[in-house]
Amino acid sequence: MDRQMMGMGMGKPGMLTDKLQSALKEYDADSNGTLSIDEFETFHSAMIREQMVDRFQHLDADGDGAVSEEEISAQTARMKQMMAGSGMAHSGPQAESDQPGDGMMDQPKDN
Ligand SMILES: [Ca+2]
Ligand SMILES: [Ca+2]
Repeated sequence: MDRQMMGMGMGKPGMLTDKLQSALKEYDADSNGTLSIDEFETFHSAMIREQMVDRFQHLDADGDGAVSEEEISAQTARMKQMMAGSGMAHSGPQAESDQPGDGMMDQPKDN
């Protein structure tokens, strides 16, 4: 199994280290054994791009290469459903929280 094929899952520090180590060889353009900031930038953009493409493809449900408003709202709905359904939602107060909580955070203040 090639772990790199599984994409960059968040939260596996070991994987990032693996990635960095292979990046050191792969992106060391002048082969001096170190990554300069330029070389690192290439690596970093590639990594960001990977995630970006991943995210884009995730959003682009019908795969036509364009993310429509419908696809975005569908994704939003899906995420809300996941949060509500999975029971894994962190119960910390989110910014958008408008549910009647314990009243600690959200006292509406009229100033
Ligand atoms: Ca170098
Ligand atoms: Ca689309």
